[in-house]
Amino acid sequence: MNLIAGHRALEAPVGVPVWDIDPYDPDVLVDPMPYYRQLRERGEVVFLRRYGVLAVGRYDTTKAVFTDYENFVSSRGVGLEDFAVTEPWRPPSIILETDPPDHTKARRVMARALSPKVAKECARLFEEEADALVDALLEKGTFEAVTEFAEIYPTTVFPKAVGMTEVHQRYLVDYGAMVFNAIGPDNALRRAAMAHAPEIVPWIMASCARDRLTKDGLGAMIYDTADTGEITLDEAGMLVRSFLSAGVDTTVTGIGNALWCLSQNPEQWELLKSDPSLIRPAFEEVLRFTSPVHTFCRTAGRPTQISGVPVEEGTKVVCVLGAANHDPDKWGDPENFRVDRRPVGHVAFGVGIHGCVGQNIARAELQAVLSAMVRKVDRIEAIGEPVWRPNNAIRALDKLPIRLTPQ
Ligand code: OVM
Repeated sequence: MNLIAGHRALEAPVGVPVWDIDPYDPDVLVDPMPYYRQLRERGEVVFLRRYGVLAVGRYDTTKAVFTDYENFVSSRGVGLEDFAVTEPWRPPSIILETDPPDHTKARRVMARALSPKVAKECARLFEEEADALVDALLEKGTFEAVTEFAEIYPTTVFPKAVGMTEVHQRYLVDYGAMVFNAIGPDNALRRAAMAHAPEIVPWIMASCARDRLTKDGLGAMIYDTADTGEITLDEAGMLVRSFLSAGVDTTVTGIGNALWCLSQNPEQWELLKSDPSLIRPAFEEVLRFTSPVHTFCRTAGRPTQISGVPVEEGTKVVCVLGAANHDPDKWGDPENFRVDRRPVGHVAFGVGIHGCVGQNIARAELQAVLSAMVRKVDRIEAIGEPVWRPNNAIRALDKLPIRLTPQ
């Protein structure tokens, strides 16, 4: 047994199937569909012996755990580590790793800074940069879509939207890798990502300071709420850190995965080109189909149950969003990527009080990128094998060689 330090060696609750798989094995992370299927088929909830945790992957069950924030708390961490037992690697996020009532205030402030209205105000910046980047890539013709497109776009537009005055694109991407790999066990992936911490963490923290931000960005909006007394200056800095934690790797992955879906399904790209009103539904389908954030955990804050199975206080529950988004009971034909599916209720952004607060910004970025492509690109071809990059919480590409043909 390979338990996280400090974790209790939980026994499987009576009647719960025990499974020896390591879902954080890189081989599983780069090809997760068989694991997702088995997880759903083994039961409402399964016990992962290796980590002494429960796991859920059916749509209804995953949604039920995620929605029940009173029994399944976030304040003990949304990874395998129980913050009640072990020291987190960084001060906990005051929006992600909290419960009501603390969560409520931080959420309100962030929701205001990331509102549909603000996302709309970002649209022109997003469109200009998307048009310029797609033009430049069409000029090149062939390129590596992860490093030259997916990683470049969000690290160009998002720091501008936040109001960062000093940008280090590689540090932003690598910090995202740390944050999301930290959600998994203390494995080689997590350690490799954490090796960058001494260089990156101080830079990230310094970048959150008020005097490093412009007066007109999302960061300034957060600090302005400190002036009204709604939050403290320290809390404002922590919420800016949440922008930098959650706003980069996720959208990088969204773009890469969108390019993968469209290059692998040329008839769906043709359909999208013929009807640009499908851009938004197409992105939702990319989210459902690839689940950029594949896994988040919760912790039973008190004795409770999942589908009638008793769950002890302190039990970690691995919620596999990627499995829920491919549950055939919910989606019928989950293995088909269809830009006109309109997958209402997908859980790629989570669900409930912790549902992605930045989703309006993410959608605005993808709207800009896909709209530039639809206007300018005729064909999207994969010109080599796509390679996935294993990550304990993110399903992202490592390499995606692409050729774009202009219209
Ligand atoms: C945060 C945070 C970090 C990672 C993910 C996330 C998806 C939030 O620091 O608040 O939401």
